[in-house]
Amino acid sequence: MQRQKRVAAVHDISCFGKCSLTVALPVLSAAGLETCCIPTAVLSTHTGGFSGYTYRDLTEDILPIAAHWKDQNIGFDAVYTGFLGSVEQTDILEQVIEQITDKETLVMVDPVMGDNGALYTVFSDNFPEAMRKLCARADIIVPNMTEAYLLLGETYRPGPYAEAEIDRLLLALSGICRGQVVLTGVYFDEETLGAATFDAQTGQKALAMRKRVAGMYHGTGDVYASSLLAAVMRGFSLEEAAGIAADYTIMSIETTKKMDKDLRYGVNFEYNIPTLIELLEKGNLQ
Ligand code: PXL
Repeated sequence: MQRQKRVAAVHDISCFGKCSLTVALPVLSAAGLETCCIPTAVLSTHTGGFSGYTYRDLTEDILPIAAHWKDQNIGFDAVYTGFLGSVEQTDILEQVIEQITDKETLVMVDPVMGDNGALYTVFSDNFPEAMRKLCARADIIVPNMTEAYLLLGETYRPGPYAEAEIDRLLLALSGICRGQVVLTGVYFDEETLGAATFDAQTGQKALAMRKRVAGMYHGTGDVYASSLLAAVMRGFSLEEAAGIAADYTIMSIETTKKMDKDLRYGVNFEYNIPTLIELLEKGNLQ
């Protein structure tokens, strides 16, 4: 048996609300990956719909944690970044990637910064530019439609989208990273929703479209990106991984709809972990 694959997840901890590290750690661990983390901030809740949340910034701890790992020769098969609280943190993440990766390490950046056409209000106007710089270090980026336009410095366009527009975005986005793009929130009509994938190296383009489920549940982007990385690390192609992540995210939303109506509380990804493991069984742990 070969050694276990090791991932470093770099996100905040929102202590309530099921997103960022409280999603990434259990999902990646369930996939059989050793999952380490650098918490970038500790919040009482996420920022999507709660007022008065606490925010303990951990910017000063990020580089020392990475330096200690490097000093101890701890290597990583993947580095996965999500919500980062400031331009300074995106700059620091560039240094972290420099420190703890080698040629074999897969870097996935989820450029968490907006939804529904708007930059999250916690971010300054120069944040998208900083995130774009970080994306240059990424093998895979996972923007939603809002983040795609922000990364490209373009005005947001609402859907439904023309296929030519999605193709144009995929190509442009592949140019700001190392070539692999999973664009989420893609739709061509009101009945379906999904992701478009593109690998600039192979030229391969694909769609993972599913029947749309109503409701904008918080944290679904993190459930999607975490399960996408889990599938990629288990050896699935980008296209297959995008489909597995879509199925897992939809299942989690559907379970939530039956039980909990507060859209801020996140989705029930936990009950569906056994099914995610089944979906991943066809993959390879090595
Ligand atoms: O799910 C993304 C996310 C992560 N962390 C924090 C957030 C959000 C989205 O709003 O507020 C703190």
